[in-house]
Amino acid sequence: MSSTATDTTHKTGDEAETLTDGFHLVIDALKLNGINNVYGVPGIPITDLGRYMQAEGMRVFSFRHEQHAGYAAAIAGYLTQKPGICLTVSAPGFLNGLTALAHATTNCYPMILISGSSEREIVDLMQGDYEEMDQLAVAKTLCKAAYRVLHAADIGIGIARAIRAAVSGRPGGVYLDLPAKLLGQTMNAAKGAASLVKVIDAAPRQLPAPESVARALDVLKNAKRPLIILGKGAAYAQADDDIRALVETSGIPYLPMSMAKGLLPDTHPLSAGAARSLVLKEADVVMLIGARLNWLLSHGKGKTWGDKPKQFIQVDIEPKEMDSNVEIVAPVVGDIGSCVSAMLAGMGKKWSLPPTEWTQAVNSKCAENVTKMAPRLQNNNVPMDFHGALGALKRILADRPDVILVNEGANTLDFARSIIDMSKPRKRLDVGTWGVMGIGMGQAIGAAVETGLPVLAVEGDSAFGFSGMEIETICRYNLPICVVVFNNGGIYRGTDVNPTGGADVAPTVFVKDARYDKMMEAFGGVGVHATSPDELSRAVVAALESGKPTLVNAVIDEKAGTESGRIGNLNPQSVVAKKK
Ligand code: ADP
Ligand code: TPW
Ligand code: MG
Repeated sequence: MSSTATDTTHKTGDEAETLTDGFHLVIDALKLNGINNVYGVPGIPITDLGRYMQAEGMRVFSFRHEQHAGYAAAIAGYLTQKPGICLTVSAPGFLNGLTALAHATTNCYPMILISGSSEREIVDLMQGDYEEMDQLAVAKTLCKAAYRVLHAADIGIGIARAIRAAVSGRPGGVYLDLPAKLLGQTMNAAKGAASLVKVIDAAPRQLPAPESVARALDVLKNAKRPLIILGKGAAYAQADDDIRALVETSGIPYLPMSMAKGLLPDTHPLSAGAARSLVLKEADVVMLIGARLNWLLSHGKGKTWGDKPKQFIQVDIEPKEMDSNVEIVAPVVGDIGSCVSAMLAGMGKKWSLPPTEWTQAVNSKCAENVTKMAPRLQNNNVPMDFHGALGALKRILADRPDVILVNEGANTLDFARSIIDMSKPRKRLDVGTWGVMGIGMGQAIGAAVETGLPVLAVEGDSAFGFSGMEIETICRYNLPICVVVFNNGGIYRGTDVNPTGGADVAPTVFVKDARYDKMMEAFGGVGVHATSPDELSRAVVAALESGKPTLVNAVIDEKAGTESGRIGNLNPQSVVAKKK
């Protein structure tokens, strides 16, 4: 019998039967599968589910808005390879969580959104139930799989299917619909316990075909200017030693995508991070490992890639990803751990390094760019610019490789990505594939909870606003999170004006001289107002050392940023009104 079977005894004649119920079967099924943390917002019909979860020793993190609970669950999945669980109420709570579920699916993070739902009989006849919505139908297009459980006896199977769907193959989001009535259903406790499923080998290894590995090595061997691109799939795979060995044995320069930074330290001699434009244009063979040729890589074509002919090798668990944007001459389909170790084995001892003209050209471009940047990172200007402020943070993190960096914004994101070096895997968590604003506090909380490590969240002032209320959650759970708000008074800049001269401010502009630090003080955390890189440094060092929830309002020159950071080119242009 499971540990949480209720003691409820139900007398039938002279027999006493021990019963369990839907609530406890859900809890038992999650715990049986090693899932102990839940992120959500309580309410009908799942309030008691949260209470019973806590009573049964699970950790239940209650948020102020489901979207952030969902982002916490999604990043928990990314960091642990176990599905992160987000628990919400019906219709509006479900919809609030759905953004994060779609985000998890898009980013290939395993996550399960569990939502309570209203009476099926009333919902399906559209008779206007409390929080009525056909949630299953709505969720379907935004996740890998969506299931509804109607009988307590099926809870074990339902949760097993959800776990398997989330983590196997390409990871992603799964929706699990639990109608209110199900939670209260009772059944014989022993039968209930027997109905639970412990998922065996939830994400089985997927070995690449040997000929696909040989083909890839053949293409790589003949390259004059080879390049490896590591994506967040490579970081997710937790094959860190083999990935490092592959890069070092091959001697091929590598470019980390944003969240793959730190798989090898950014200061590694083979890192081409500071020569991105050069390597994308010049490479003749590009091997993608856990990175898609989506907009973040200009779809593998166009100006970014120059006009020299290129061949692509792609290592990915999802066969449909191959040829999605350009021809892949050597697809290697399998899990990254298996693929990379097979490639390493295939390289053997006789592997010859790429031509030194190429590696030297990459190295000297990197050195040139790093030297050019260095003095700007030392500036102590007041008000701060992005370089002065980020230079200070870069120096702090250089000595603290275990700190997890969460990062969002436009300029705040783009500058931090290129300025702050990462030296360990999965320490940089950002906006991901959609470039979404709002992941900040949710990801910071999920990362702090799952790893126990300190978190530094570097946030544009607009970006922070999307999840700012969750600093109360940070204080409530006393998490070691330091939030730095890069306060330039607006979206991209704080300088736009209303061209009509009317009273409304421009749409990208916020209240001048806002004091985000006082929000943190309101909830008992530490608030600091920092106007110089030195003040910023002192505040962040103190926060990381104390582990106390802290928010630093870092005043940034409102003129320092540029429109849309580095992706201004994606804005459509009007032919009628030309922007100044
Ligand atoms: P980035 O944004 O860093 O470029 P993407 O999210 O575009 O990365 O790509 C991640 C890729 O990694 C996806 O195509 C996904 O299928 C793949 N992937 C995720 N986990 C694994 C794994 N364990 N093995 C192989 N491929 C994986
Ligand atoms: C869910 C559009 C992209 S970047 C950004 C917005 C609103 C904010 C940039 O200002 P911030 O950074 O954070 O102050 P900085 O340093 O340049 O001043 N809604 C969602 N996602 C996105 N990406 C947007 C809107 C956007
Ligand atoms: Mg801003």
